[in-house]
Amino acid sequence: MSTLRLILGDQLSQTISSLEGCEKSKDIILICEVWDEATYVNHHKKKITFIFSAMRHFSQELKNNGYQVSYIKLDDKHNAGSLQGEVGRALKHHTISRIVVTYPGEYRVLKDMQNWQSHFGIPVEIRPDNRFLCEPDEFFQWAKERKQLRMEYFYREMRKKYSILMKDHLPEGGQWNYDAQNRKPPKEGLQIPKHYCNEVDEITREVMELVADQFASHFGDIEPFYFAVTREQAQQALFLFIEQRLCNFGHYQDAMLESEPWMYHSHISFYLNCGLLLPLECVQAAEEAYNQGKAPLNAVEGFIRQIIGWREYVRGIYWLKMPDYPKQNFFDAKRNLPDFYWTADTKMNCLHQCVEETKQNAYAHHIQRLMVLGNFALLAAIDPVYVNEWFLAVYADAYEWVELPNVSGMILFADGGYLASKPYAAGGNYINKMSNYCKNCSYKVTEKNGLDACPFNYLYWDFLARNRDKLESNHRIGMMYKTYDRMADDKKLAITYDSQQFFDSLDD
Ligand code: FAD
Ligand code: DLZ
Ligand code: SF4
Repeated sequence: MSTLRLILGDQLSQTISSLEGCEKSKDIILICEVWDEATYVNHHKKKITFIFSAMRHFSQELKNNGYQVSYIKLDDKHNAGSLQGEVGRALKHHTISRIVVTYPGEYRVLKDMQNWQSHFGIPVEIRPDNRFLCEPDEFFQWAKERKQLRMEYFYREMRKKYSILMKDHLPEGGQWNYDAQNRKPPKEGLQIPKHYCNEVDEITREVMELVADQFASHFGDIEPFYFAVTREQAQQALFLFIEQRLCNFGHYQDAMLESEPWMYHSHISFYLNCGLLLPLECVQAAEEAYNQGKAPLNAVEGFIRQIIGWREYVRGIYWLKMPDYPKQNFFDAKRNLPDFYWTADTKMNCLHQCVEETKQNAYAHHIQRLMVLGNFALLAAIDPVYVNEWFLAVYADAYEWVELPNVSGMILFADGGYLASKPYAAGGNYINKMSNYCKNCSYKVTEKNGLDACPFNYLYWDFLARNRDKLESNHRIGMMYKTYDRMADDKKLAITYDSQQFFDSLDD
């Protein structure tokens, strides 16, 4: 009798818990491309290409290492179309006494797996996901002891637990956080290194043809395709980041430039989230660069905080708050998602740039997601259901455990402030300060009202006015009402009027 070990498309790591104790000569590893996973949202074509190609390369590596792998391609004529269906087929073809899986990244898949024991009538072991640094139970315990959760305090615990950037039990340099030195506007003449580019091989070429054929109606461009699709290639992408970009990561973390989608970010989220890279190796590589004097503390600490802080924190909140988290809608936002999130067809240049780059790359960096695409969704009161669906579909790094808290918690404040202490709402000034988008925009960022005015300017105040009862007592944003109250009545009327006109045309 042997064990069936199912590995999902975002679990492509040879050290994944579901492989622990594997008897290579007896056990069957099942990896399957299934229609259900590829279509439960309208995933970007580049995302599907990336995941299928990485799955096929990973299966090849396992075979080379002596594992018995059953790999099911999407166009296999017997493909059952779902994970459960494929597990069922594997049980018919092999003599299996139990199933082993690693905890999935999405609640809906977990619920499915929890049914398998009774459905198939054999034991199903769901093992903890050993790729993360904080187990959900450990996070729940930490959260239970606090009235209000803040990422910064969680992050400090992680620094101590893994002894990262610590000296004699104190934070390296004397401070936990060096953000005061970060987040500079972009300056002229930045020499941004070229992003990692991998050559398309036979396996990827075949997947690209499959995706072009089967997912023609999905959003996004397949070509050019340049992502790493093996662990070795992903390690090379990480290495290039550490060597070429990390030193400027902190300073330009929030900067945005037209036609520069990659800036000084690491572009490793796709690899981390599907298992090709592990968080500790990324963090230790950055710490090593600091020790060798290759990158300053502000950049290294900032980068490390994103991975052991934000990444683990949002995952903890996801598992803590499911299954109710997607239903939260603090502002009662009801608007449909405007078409331009799919077409990029808008006169607002910042949004046009960010959607266009998302369409090309299945990537946008954090500030584009937060302060342009997210900020607009918040101010325009777009229903969280539609916003979540969009963010889950369009980014190659998107799985619900990380996408949902970032969208419902961070950008939409739909959880009423559980994840973030205030809504990240901003007018056009912020975007103008941190980017060059406004120079080529049909709207004028300096104008506050009227047909030519930057819509973010009046939408910001309209958002505050509409939600006064919910936000006035918030200690981080409540003081903005004093500014609003000092405005003349005709100014307030102009804000309401312009916003209404804008929304009418949007809804048309
Ligand atoms: P870098 O800026 O180089 O950061 C390094 C790493 O830190 C990232 O690779 C990522 O693993 C981690 N990280 C940074 N910020 C966050 C964060 N807020 N939450 C979790 N991890 C973080 N990230 C995803 O991985 N998947 C998503 O689906 C996703 N959706 C997002 C949606 C919105 C609305 C927002 C505001 C953020 C979202 N993020 C998501 C977080 C962040 O934008 C991406 O992780 C980051 O842009 C990936 O690019 P990078 O690898 O170049 O990151
Ligand atoms: C995202 C994705 C896609 C597009 N396709 C598959 C697939 O065919 N087979 C698979 O095992 N996993 C796929 N994935 C990743 C899953 O959606 C992911 O494992 C779950 O959402 C849990 O995180
Ligand atoms: Fe965006 Fe307003 Fe600037 Fe145009 S003027 S790019 S809409 S912030």
